[in-house]
Amino acid sequence: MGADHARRLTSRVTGAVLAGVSDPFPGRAGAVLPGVRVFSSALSLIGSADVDAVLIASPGAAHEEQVLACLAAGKWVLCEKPLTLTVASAQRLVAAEAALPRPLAQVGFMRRFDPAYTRLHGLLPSLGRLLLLHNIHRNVSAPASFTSEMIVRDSLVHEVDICRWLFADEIASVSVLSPAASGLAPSGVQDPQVAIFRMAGGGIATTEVFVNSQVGYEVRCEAVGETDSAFVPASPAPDFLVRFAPAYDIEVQAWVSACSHGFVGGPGLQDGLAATAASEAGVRSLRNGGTPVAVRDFS
Ligand code: ISE
Repeated sequence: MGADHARRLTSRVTGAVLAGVSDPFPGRAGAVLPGVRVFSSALSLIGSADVDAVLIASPGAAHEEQVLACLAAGKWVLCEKPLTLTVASAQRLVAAEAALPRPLAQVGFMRRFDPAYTRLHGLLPSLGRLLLLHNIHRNVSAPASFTSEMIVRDSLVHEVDICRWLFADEIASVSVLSPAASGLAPSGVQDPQVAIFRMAGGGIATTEVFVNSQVGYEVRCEAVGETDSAFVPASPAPDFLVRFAPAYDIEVQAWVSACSHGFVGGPGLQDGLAATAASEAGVRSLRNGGTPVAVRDFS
């Protein structure tokens, strides 16, 4: 993901210069782009006077320390989803940013920038009151290390954010059901999963998330209103980097432009906290046979 963003920043985004990259494996960092500056650590990159803004694409467990360092250094930051893996860590980031003169952090929920999703968002007023969302989220395959809980925290989290955005509402409860697992999923991994979000305003969203589908990378969404429905159609692709390349390009260009003008123009830390809270509820439901779990209000 980081390498993809580095190439995006140097070839498809205007208004920024790639000041350097960091990776726990220096050899991998140096291979991203010929001649790219490699920092010895994420924190040394964040602290550098040559760096004004930071795009974080490390694993979720590393995000709290790195986002905190960006906030402390007064650096703009775009942090890939999930913001963090626990509600407590997300709350610490929200509190740290609240102490600053202005918000600095954006969370990488890129589907809000995907042309098909922004078209659907624009059609919502014509559908009447939004009642239901039906989502499909399939990967071809996932690494053997991708656990049942990561399917919720790293994959389903996209539907968590997109449902909050499309409904303009909070998720009140989450139920994650476990159909018969695919024999092609790693042993012990519950894949597929079916999630049901009950929104605070009464709407319901269903999601099939299937990360070892073998079929293709496929994301769909149907919005059902009182008078009409509209779709994000399936656009099968080899993987998410291909399917959502336009979304990432638009998202990162908008982020660079917003930083240059002194504001955060996309989902912020409060959105990241809300998504982490819903994901935590989803993991608890998954572990409890699909029992609906209330999402605590952290607003
Ligand atoms: C990955 O991290 C993403 O963000 C993709 O959009 C998602 O489809 C995939 O399941 C995740 O692992």
